[in-house]
Amino acid sequence: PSRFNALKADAAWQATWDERGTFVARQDGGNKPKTFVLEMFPYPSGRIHMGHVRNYTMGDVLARYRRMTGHDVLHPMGWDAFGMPAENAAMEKGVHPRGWTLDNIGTMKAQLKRLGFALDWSRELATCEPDYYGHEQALFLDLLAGGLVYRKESAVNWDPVDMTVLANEQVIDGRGWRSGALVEKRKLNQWFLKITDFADELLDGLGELEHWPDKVKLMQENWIGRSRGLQFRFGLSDGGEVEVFTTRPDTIFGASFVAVAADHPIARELAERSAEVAAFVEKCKQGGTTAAELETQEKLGFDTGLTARHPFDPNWQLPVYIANFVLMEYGTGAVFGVPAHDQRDLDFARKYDLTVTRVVSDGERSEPTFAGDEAYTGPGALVNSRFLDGMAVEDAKRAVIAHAESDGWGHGTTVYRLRDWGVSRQRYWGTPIPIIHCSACGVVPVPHDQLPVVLPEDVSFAVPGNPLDRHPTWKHVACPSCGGAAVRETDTLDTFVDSSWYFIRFASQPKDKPFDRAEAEAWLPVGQYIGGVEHAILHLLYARFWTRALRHIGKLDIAEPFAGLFTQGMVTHATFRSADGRWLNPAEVEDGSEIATGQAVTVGRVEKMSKSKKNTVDPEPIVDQYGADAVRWFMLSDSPPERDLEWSENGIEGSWRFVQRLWRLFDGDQAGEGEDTALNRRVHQTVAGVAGDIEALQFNKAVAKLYELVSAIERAQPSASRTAAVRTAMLLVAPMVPHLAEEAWSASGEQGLIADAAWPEVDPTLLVEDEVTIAIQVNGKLRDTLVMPKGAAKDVVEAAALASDKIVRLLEGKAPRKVVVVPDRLVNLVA
Ligand code: ANZ
Ligand code: ZN
Repeated sequence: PSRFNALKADAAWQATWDERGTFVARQDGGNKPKTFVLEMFPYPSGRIHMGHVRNYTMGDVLARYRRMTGHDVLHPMGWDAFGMPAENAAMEKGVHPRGWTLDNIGTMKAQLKRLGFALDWSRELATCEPDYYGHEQALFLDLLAGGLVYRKESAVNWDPVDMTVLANEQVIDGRGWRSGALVEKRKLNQWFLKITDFADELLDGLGELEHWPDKVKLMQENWIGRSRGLQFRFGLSDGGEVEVFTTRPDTIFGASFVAVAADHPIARELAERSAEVAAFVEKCKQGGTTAAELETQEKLGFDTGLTARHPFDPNWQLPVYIANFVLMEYGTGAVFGVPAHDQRDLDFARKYDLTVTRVVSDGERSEPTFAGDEAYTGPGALVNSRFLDGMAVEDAKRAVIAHAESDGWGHGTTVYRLRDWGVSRQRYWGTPIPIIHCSACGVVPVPHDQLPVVLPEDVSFAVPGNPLDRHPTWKHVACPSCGGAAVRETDTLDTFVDSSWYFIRFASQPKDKPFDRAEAEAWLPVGQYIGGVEHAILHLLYARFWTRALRHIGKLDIAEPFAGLFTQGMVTHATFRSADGRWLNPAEVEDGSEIATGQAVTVGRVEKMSKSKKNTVDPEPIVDQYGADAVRWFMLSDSPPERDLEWSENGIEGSWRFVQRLWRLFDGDQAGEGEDTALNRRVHQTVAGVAGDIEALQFNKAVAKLYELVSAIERAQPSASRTAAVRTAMLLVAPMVPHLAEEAWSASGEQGLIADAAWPEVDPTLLVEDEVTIAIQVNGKLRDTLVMPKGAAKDVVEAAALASDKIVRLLEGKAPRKVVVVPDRLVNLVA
């Protein structure tokens, strides 16, 4: 048999699929079942990496398999093309974000095509094109009209030297990434989407997502964070009141202080009267706005001199502080602090030397004095808490809420950790928010017939800040309502908005509107979505929200966008370091111990491929060397798909050898006569097994079954069964190594493409084993085995066992004292 020329076959079959439009999804829709297979679309960062290859290979196997099992399949690809890296490239290299992005898309598309993915490229989209983001602007305005969008003052990271707003990732240790200046919190008017209106729906909807990983559902549940709380007022020593919010009303007797946010009305009023307070409030404004930064920031407090009366004891006075860890945006902007059971409160109390009283027993200790610097946040019985003593935490919460409500000083509330989604970004490379600000009319939506609001091309990144803001003409427009001079909104939308509906646009892409409802509903929800677990919270939650929001305003009757979700593991590789501690790329390392210069190399841990550790392997040269099929096969074998996969040279070589072995099998079958029942049975079992494995996305198991089948066929003598088995094997490997399969299919004289062929039928009668191996024991020790028809009668099995040569010898001709037969399993003889 000849050798399989992968490079030639890859190019030829890719061209054929393209010319014939093999993978173009049918919109007309016959009565075939429809399947939407989607992998998270890539950010066009420059080149395809191994993680992409693994992700898209998995989706591809499923998509091809579904086509073979008679489904209409939609398997599209596009580009999440807006975002910071393009702007960073513009600032660093002076290239235009658009040119940079489109170049990257060109490169990456060519790389994806080399892998032979069964994609419908006719639906390709890039979110940075006006014919995508213009429709997004229309949807934004629809949501605005539907009451799901609002504008509010909110804090941003402000770099006082560069005079610009920074994204969270541009704030490093509280300082601007370029200027190094201490970042300040600044208030700006920003746009918000009312995701909190959907908090209950989004939480309860998780219950119906049977085909989602539990860990992702749990992460979303925690992110939404629904809990019961209590809101109540403390009376103050100056006659005023302060309202606080707590999720731990049970700890009320452990309270040792009250704290308000720096921009709480009480703090502001005091600041007006005292320069010292004003200075403290200013100081609190420093530092970033990310949750992580708020957690780790040093706790700062200012004692106002006011005191607050404990709700259960008029003689108990708590000091009132202004504190930097209390946020105005959350709850009521004021808290009571319980140092023994809250870490922030404990840090604060230790710093300002406040009382720390234990009120929940940790099972060992129940005395009031609390030692150490670690708050106890676990469950337990209430202690040192008057009428609550002995109650469990949850019961004590209920008891305090009931008290507050019946006495009228507070009320129970349901609270969520989830915040409304702030979508304003002070950046250029994003979807312009379609709003005009008029001094006479206020906020005016851009009329639908003036969409899209297109980004200007002539922008400069020479100075920091948002180029849209300083563009000489772009923002100046006539007010659509009164015709007077007005200005455009210069903020752009968070790129998570772009990825919140791209799957809908994939399903239906009319020119004049975002999507056609009936067309979209025919494909949605996505049957199988595949991507990285790093998107478990934000992207998936925003997409779920957006879909529900569209349903709410009557645009699309789909509740959940992704019926099935799979999060694949990462591709890893060993790391290498030079003697002077630099990370080295695997390509720089020869035989793992020495580099070209003869320097010693330390081999480090196996880690996720990343640019920072330099342990990436570029897929393109690998595909050029081994062909697409070997790379695809490697991505599917070895590791379970949810686990990490270690890239190795040996592994890819092994895959390449297997591809060649398959070719010899397919190309070298010799005609024969007669049936080989054992082989037939093996083939049918493999067909059923591989189908089940692909449907469960257990690709490594499917691969293992195929290895076994191939070995079995190789061992078999020529026969009609063997020839049929070879043909079936071609069909079974077709989703995984499609180029080889097409080549073998056409070489063996089959008509049409194997991509269009039907998945082999299974004969269920061949799935049951009809022979079993029975163990023969003498006095409990295994002495021989028998192969018998399944279900053979006990006396038949016993007779066969006693007739065995080995047994006759062992028993020395004597009859056993006792015989036990377990049908289809074993015979035990007691001698
Ligand atoms: C008393 C208490 C005792 C609290 C205790 C916690 C533990 P989650 O669960 O994250 O929603 N809090 C309330 N409003 C706040 C604000 N604006 N800024 C900072 N912290 C605030 O957090 C709710 C808890 O966070 C509330 O319950 C409150 O502290 C604090 F052992 O009240 B707790
Ligand atoms: Zn106007």
